[in-house]
Amino acid sequence: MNKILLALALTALSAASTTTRAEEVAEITLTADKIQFIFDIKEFSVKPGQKVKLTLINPADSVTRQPHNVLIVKPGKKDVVGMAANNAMADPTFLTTKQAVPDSEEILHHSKLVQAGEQDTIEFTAPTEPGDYPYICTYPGHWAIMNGVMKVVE
Ligand SMILES: [Cu+2]
Repeated sequence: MNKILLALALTALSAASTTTRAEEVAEITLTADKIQFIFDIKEFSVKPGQKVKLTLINPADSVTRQPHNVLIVKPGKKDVVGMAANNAMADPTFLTTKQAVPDSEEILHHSKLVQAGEQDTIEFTAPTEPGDYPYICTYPGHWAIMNGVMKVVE
């Protein structure tokens, strides 16, 4: 009898902890390299529908001082959004008002353009559809190498 109660209690506990994990906020920090145009992590995982708090840190550097941003885009759309950024460079407001974010329906979420020594945090809900969601920096010339993958997995 006691064993059955213990088994029931353990089952209830594990169900509760599973629920808690799915509801936890995924706190992710991406740090730009001081010299190269790359992020420090190439991929991270979140759960479908999970709340995500994503911080982009741009460490100050007296030599390069490159601004960076981060955009989460739809699966398979890294190049489409990157090319849209290339094409937007003729727009005089691209690096100011637009924060180096091109007009594209393939963009799900984006930070502001983060200057050297600054950081920006965005909060969003992860897609409910599992898959590989690329993240890229669309400051001119960066996206082809400054990218990674947000994996949405159960
Ligand atoms: Cu960048």
